[in-house]
Amino acid sequence: MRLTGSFVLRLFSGLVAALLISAPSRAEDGYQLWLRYAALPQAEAQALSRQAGRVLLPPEAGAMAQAAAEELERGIAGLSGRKPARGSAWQGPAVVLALPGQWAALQPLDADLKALREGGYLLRTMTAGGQRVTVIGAASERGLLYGSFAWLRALQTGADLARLDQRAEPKVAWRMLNHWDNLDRTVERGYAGQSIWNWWELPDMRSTRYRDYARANASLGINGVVLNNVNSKPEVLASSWLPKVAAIAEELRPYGQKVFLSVRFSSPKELGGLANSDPANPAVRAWWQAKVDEVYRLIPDFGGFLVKANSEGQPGPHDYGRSHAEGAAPMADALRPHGGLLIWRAFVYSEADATDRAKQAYQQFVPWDGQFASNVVVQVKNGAIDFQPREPFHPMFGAMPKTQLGMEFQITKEYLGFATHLAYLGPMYEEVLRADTQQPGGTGRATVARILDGSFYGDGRVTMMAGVANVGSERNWSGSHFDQANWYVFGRMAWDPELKSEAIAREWVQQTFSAPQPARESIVQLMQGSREAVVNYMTPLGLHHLMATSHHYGPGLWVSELARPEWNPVYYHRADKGGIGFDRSPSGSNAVAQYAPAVAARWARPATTEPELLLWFHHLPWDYKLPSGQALWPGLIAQYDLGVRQVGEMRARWDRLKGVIDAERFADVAARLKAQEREAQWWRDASVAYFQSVNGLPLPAGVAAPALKLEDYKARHLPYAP
Ligand code: GCW
Repeated sequence: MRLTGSFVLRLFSGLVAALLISAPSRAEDGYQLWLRYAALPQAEAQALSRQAGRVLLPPEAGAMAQAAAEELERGIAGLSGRKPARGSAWQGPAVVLALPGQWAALQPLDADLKALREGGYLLRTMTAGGQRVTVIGAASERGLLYGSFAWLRALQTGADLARLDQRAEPKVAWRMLNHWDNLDRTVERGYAGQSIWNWWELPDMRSTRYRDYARANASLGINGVVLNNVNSKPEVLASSWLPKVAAIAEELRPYGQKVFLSVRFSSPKELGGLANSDPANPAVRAWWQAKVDEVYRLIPDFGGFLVKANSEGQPGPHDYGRSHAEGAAPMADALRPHGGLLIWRAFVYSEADATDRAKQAYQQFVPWDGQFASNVVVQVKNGAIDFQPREPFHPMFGAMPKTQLGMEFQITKEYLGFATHLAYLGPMYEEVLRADTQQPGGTGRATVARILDGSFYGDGRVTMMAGVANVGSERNWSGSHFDQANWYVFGRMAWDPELKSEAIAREWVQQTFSAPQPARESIVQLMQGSREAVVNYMTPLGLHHLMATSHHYGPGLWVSELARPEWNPVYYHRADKGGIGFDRSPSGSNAVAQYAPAVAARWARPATTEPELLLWFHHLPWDYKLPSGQALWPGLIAQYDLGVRQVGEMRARWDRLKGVIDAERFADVAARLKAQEREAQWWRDASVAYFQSVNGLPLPAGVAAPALKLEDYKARHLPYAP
């Protein structure tokens, strides 16, 4: 037999592919996130390399299309074991990146492609120009980028590649991460190590993590990143600092993300040396204009600013007797000519105001509906207090029809056990997004999701969803492996707020763990119940903000001596001999009146309030009868016990996966679940001990006494908690 050159070549590449496929997977340290591209089963891998042997992109492709092609190469190589060739000639089975008018053979698709919204894409397997091709098509390169990631996701989540026909568009225009990263590289509420931004070494040294971070964001469709903490410093706008910002912008740009900065309201005075920062002062307006112009000279596609004003000691327009709308105007006006966005936070409450904290943001904003400039989005936290394990939706949603409202979720788990406790936040986001505000002013159901994506109003408004990032410099990015899922689910829901958390968990697990289907399904179930477990052992039945002072880790129900009333847990639970809960009904603070009438009526009465929100809205006697038939005191303890049991079940579920999950990640998760189980018990015991000290009631029959005395729980301090 004569061995021809091409035969040898084929033999060789076949061997390489076989080796690649059977090689043990690299260490699973979490760095690859959900972009592991672990080898598919052999038959699927072979089919893939037959179908995707080449990646075609037009020679004039720009940076985002190049990034898309590189990701396709990386993904196909990992999944099939064979790196595809790159080309621009129409020949052989290929994956084709297609913009309108670029490929003669795809001309019939042009109209469909042109009709896609910015970022939207079409995935189709078809025969064109005599070849069997997989088309990833879009109206712009951004869509090619998102489409490529979506196609790779489809490959790993069981889509029928031979008959693929999908079309998707982002429903929300701005899908953003907010980093609470300080310029010294500490991170407020960060549990994943130092800030990813190595400010000191920028702009000269650029970590390869920046690109990998941008890839992960792009895989979800995230298109805006606020680099620094909302508790901002004036220096971030200094001329000497801006080149650092520009360097990050350069790293993120090929992956379709614009950078934003959190800026300090008093920058004109503190950085610019002006007499004040009063928005009505013409010198202040001129300062903002000049500063913004300077930023855009360096970063022509700069996104805009995020501002926390008159909140928790931050300066703001109230310092000059002006409203938030007046305070926002100078920055908005300066940004508008450049296409920049101003995001103004509604997380405000005042140290001088004795009103129920839950009511203050609504009071400070709703009267100014319609007064904010066209490039302003008011960013509202999901609930009216502060990222609690459970809160009812914020009453501002639907209450300002003439103002562009955006969502602020927290991805980092400040109040849900940091990166130590496993809590998948998908069900929480979903609960808020599908809540029906029942507000007027639009058509169809006024769910939070439809208010956010603008479909309720149908007026083409600017829409936005932000998540406070949980990303740091730890090898696994998020501090724990499962916290990666929270980054993931946030991004997916920002793209489409109507996606289901369970389906997202499933696709995350499929990409993140190489485990057989039943094991993967078990992980999905573990994730789906995890947030409710946290609610149960920390703050059941609508209780909230009972965490220890400042770091918010562990129970602090007894804390009552802090300077501001609303910093104290006793402010929120109001437990005494007579009962427990915050009366926000018409007989109390009447916060319910901030909701649409139908919702207000439902939450005004304990009997019509869901048990999960009962003590958020009502102060009830300890013998109040719950829908379960139990009295409140034993019912409350039962919830705590349920939470502890649920964590025990999560742990047992995980332990059964030993040997099925790679050893490295298995051990890390197991250790965390063990700590979580112990700390769930701590929460339960400390809460029961405290409430019993207040109500003087005996423990119901069969209920275990707390392990320690209340004094012991009170004495427990965590001085170096992150
Ligand atoms: O959740 C609280 C946090 C603060 C945070 C603040 C805010 C950035 O405890 O750390 O400050 O909210 O959202 O502004």
